[in-house]
Amino acid sequence: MAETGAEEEALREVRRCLAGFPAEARELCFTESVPYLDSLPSPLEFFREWVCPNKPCIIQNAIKHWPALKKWTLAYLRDIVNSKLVSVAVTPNGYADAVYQDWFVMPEERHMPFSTFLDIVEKKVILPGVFYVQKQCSNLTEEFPELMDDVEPEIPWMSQALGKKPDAVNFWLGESTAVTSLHKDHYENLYCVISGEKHFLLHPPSDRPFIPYEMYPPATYHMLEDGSFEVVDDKTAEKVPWIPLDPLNPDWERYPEYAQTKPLQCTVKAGDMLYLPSLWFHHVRQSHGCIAVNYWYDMEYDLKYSYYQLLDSLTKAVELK
Ligand SMILES: O=C(O)CCC(=O)C(=O)O
Repeated sequence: MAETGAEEEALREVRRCLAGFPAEARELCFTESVPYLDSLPSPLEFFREWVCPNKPCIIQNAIKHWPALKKWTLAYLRDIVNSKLVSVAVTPNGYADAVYQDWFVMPEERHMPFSTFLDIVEKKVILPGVFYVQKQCSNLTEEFPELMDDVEPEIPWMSQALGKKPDAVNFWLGESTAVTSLHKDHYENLYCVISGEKHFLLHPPSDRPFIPYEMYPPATYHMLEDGSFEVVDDKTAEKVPWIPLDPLNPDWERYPEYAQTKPLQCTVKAGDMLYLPSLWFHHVRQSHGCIAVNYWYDMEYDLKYSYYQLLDSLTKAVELK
């Protein structure tokens, strides 16, 4: 479509504003690393200092009082959960819910005895693929209710701060090769590490102008009898917007503007809790056999959410050639 000189000028101005916005927001709102808190906050303090300004922090020793911290070894989990069937995400490369070639590919969801899964993590059994217990539908309460007494059903000060209970309590246990690709969620996320370490790479929502999204047909991995994986295209489903960029190894030729971001990187250790605010982009890696539990509280669909939607729409609109 032909544009008049005034329209072209307006478009250039919008592009200029969007390109300047991430740095302006960073300087105004964020520190260069994720701050640590050394004591549990009051609900009011937490809401005022962290949730409302949408800033991440790590609360040291936040879950030191949970029995899980002392009890949850792989041997204990084997004893308690035993051979019950659980859902395990299996992929050829460790990337579940990620872009592969021209698809958005989801893992093969395998139901297997928990003890077999542990055999794989402990390398007593070698099978093709990378295995990760990571089903995000409150799998701790749904699939592992026998473990609930060792943790808390909610984080009391967060429930009080937000005036609601968590929508989901998730359990994560997997191999070091299992990686969670860069994405964001509409949850206030309290991420607690019980054993091992999780490595997070974070971008504030204000980095959206430099974070590429593309549309991909959804597909699912499926392992064949010879141990190789095929990608099964879900022909009836609609395309999915996803981030094709690997922040640890960016394709600079395709996404040169990503160089203008400054991601925050942090490691969450056993006993600590990361507050990962809603709409923050995150990429997650872990030490082998890391055990974690997280609480997803639905975000408020308030003006902040609307501003993000506007940023997202403008970013998409000016990309349109
Ligand atoms: O621990 C992981 O692998 C991913 C966590 C995550 O993406 C989340 O809590 O939203």
